[in-house]
Amino acid sequence: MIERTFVMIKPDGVAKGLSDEIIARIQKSGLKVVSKRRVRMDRKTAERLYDVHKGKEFFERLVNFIISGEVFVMVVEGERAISRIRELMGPTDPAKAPKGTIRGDFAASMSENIIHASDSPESVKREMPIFF
Ligand code: FUP
Repeated sequence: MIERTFVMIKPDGVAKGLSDEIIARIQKSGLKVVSKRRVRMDRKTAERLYDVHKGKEFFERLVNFIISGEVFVMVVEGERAISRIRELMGPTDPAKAPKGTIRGDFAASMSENIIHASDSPESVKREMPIFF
């Protein structure tokens, strides 16, 4: 099934100059970047994006980090795009992310982990319209 998913290169990924490399990995895997925009999020937008984590101990840190610099927001399309991007990305904790995944190769910590991608069709429906 052809799906569309929401992907974001976080401020650490942009600041480390990894945007082109990450986009190349996505394209090489056979997925298509159909829209791409560089944005600086305000606090309200960041809190909306991470609404599911409201109340957790890391929420404030996460929001502060995501508004600390520019991000690339993208719409990615392809066969099973949602799960395939999650595989390319690797697990949330970079210590558990295998080499060859984006987080395994580049992420510094649990909160500074380079990339976000929607984890389900429901998340896509909630997250994508915030930016596209
Ligand atoms: P993921 O879908 O892999 O980005 O992971 P989650 O949706 O569980 O978490 C979203 C973001 O919250 C992560 F990218 C980083 C942050 N987070 C923490 O800082 N600490 C945690 O224990 C869990 C998540």
